[in-house]
Amino acid sequence: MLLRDDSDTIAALSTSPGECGIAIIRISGKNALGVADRVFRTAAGGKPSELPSHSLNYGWVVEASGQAVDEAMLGIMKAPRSYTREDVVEINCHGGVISSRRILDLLLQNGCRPAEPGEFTKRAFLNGRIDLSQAEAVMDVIGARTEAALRSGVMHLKGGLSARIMPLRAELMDLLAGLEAAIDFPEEEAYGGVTENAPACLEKAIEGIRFLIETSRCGIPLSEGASVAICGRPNTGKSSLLNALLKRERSIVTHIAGTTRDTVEEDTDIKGIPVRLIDTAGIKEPQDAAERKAVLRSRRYMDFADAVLLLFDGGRKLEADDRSLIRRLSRKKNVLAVVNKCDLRLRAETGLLEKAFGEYVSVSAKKGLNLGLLEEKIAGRIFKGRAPEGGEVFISSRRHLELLRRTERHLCAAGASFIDGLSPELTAQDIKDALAGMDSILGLDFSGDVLKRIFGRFCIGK
Ligand SMILES: Nc1nc2c(ncn2[C@@H]2O[C@H](COP(=O)(O)OP(=O)(O)OP(=O)(O)O)[C@@H](O)[C@H]2O)c(=O)[nH]1
Ligand SMILES: [Mg+2]
Repeated sequence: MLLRDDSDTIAALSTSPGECGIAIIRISGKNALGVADRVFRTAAGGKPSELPSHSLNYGWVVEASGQAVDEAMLGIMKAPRSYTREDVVEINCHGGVISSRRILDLLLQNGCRPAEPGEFTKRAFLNGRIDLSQAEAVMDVIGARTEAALRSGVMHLKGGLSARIMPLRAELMDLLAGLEAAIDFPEEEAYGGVTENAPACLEKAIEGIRFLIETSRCGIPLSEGASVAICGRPNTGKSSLLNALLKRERSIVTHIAGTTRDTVEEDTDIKGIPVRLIDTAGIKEPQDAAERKAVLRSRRYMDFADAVLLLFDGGRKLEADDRSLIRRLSRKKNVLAVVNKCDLRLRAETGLLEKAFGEYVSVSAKKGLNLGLLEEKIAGRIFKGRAPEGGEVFISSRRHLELLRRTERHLCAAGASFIDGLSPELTAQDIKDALAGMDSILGLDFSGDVLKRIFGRFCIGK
């Protein structure tokens, strides 16, 4: 995604290619209006470059010969009030494949170059309209697979993450400025008290960063999705449960044990999480080569899925295959015991399940009973306990998570070196490294800001 030259005027088809009602071709750069003057004739007369900003204008896209290419609306957004903060022109033309391709070709012949992937958003970042986390959120919003994931992406787009990080960053920079001044001018008493509240300040920053790290338990599954495997011995109702959760007949259900051989996978939305549900073959002592492969595959899913629903037939006493699965999985935190067929008289020894897994959920896949509660419990297993609440900022990118962890480590080290009375240089270096982590998230550079604070607050030049 490297820019060849920021001063270029770029153009690209912003809607997906193919036949559709409208196609939008976007142009950005200092020559955007000049290019529009060459290729667009307004019906009302007047050059595009002379039209007011934020206006939509009817007219025709034309070749140099005057030959019309398409009827279109021309949107004009002059710098800096545009997506990229450059002059932006959008041509809304008919959504035919040929029409949009010809218009794009015409723009390239008239001084634009093809935009690289993400380049409009990259320019918005480079031109200071949005920070790096907001730029990344654009893709989260576009790629959101559930409404909750979309809400989370929009919070980032609105700058929710910087709103959380900036106050912590500001306090740390004040502290760093104090430390640096104390290092450079140890004889100046004025700086002696500056670092008094350092432990409290560092503690507060660590708390804030840890809070953000915690939110990744919700944010990452919301953006990346999670896999949920339905496992258990044959005939417990795994395929019935998959169908019930999907609300359609996807898997074959029969009363014969061993109906499902190969896994059946489908995507769905569980409490806002994009979930891949996996129906597996019943686990038992295999009788032939196909069953052996099927059981092996089920075990693999049991080991690698983000959450496992371990299904039991509530209408029957637990069997040897059930018991060996309980032994194998009882210590795994991502396993949820589910007692199916709660419409029948309970015969399964549920006390044993409670003891092994801490809790179990009773459902009836066939009658659709208790599925809401089951979904809540599944979300709890995926979020590892914490469910999202509206309006919060969740860390949804692994890059951010890694940087926040690094920041936390440096803040802890700064706190420890401060308490141990080590040299202020060491504390300052850890604070710098922590700030660098925060700034990589937002795409900022703190060094200039720290200098400004040092000179501004302590009047060093005096
Ligand atoms: N009464 C009752 N019967 C159910 C329920 N869920 C499933 N069944 C029945 O249990 C039998 C087995 O259901 P499946 O969904 O095929 O079970 P499975 O676990 O996928 O079985 P395999 O694929 O063979 O491992 C069928 O006759 C279902 O109608 C339920 O909630 N209540
Ligand atoms: Mg099945």
